[in-house]
Amino acid sequence: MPSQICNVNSKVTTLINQELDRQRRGIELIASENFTSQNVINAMGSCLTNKYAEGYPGKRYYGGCEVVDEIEQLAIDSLKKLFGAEYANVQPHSGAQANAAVFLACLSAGDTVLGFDLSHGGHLSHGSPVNYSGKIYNPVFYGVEEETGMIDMDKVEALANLHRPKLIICGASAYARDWDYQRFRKIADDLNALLLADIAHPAGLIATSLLNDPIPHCHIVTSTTHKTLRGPRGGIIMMGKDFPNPWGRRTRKGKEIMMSSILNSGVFPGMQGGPLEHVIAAKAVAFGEALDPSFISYGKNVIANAKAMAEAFVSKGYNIISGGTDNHLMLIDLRNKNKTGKEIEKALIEADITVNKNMVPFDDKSPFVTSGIRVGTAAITTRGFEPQDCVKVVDWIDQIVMNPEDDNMLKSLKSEVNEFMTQFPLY
Ligand code: DSN
Repeated sequence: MPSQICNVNSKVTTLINQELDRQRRGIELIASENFTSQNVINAMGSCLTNKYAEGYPGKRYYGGCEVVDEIEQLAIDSLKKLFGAEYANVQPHSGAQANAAVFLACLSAGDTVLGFDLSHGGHLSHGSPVNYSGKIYNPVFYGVEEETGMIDMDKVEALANLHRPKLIICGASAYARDWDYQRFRKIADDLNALLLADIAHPAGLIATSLLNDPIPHCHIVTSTTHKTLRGPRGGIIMMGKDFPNPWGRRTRKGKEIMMSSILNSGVFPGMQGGPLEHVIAAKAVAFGEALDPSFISYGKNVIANAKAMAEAFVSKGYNIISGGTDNHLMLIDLRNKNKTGKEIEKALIEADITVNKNMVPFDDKSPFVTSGIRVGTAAITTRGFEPQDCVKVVDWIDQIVMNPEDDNMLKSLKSEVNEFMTQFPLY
């Protein structure tokens, strides 16, 4: 091998090992992260990365797709079984790509979309002005109530009636409460709007029936595969039931076009080229793991850990938005502690505790500073944490929030954290 290639390869190997060490020794509380199984990693790091397969199983634009056809079909079938869906597309490279494909398939430029405000816990791809979804389409937003930290469905309905969106989105990246999909559907039906649920965060908890199920109520459901679902990084699109497109589009031969076909075209060739078959194989492995009964215990533990953590924070005087959690995450407003998200994220890292700074509803600080942090339990539960471990973590976080500039304390806590994590082996 030429020495320059060797040199870069060995540097990358060293850096991967450094990252593995960071993951092993630290406490991972980023709500959107998790640790996949070794089987998921093996599938992703396989020869499937060499294969081009534009198209769908049985209908490709390349030869030699017999094997990847079987793999992709296995992923589709496993996903359909996991969520009880009639339709699944496993090709989106990410959750944002899945949403982009749905927008492309269902909307025209300038159409109105009603989504959850990013600064209240929504997602960039639901109409944020800095994202394509807010530049090409006309976004309007609902948020949470300042008093309760929760969504008021009467206000969602009033906003929908006022703006008459073509698409309504439910789903978030920092909302700790469950969703009333049935009520959202009623609001959408009254306006002939389509309803999209983006379940990227709670997907694993929905697959195990621990949270409300959007599949019977929402026309379309998108998700990532790497958060509570614990698969490789990627996106998916599902429908509980396929249905004829509501715009009366027909084929050249006059046949009604089903939404499944419109969504498939939205992904490819609309939004993406060749699918990542190595990632699709890893998705199939993860869906298989999520179908195992042990995944239900995992989901229950994720929620029990999050509740234990939220209670411990509240008992120490922290302001958890909405006062608690139904899922795997919580959003903590640090303003009553006179701290910013930015400084606490930085101080926690010194002790090998990883969170992300996060805007809180009605925040007076910029997204680069923020008044809050977001904390989640999907990853630590995979490591084997139980509620009493979560309470211990809250104690450590509290010590750091109280004295984020005490370098000696941070150093000593880092040793304690690293020693503690040796009980929870990773790979
Ligand atoms: N930004 C991701 C998150 O952390 O929630 C979602 O895309």
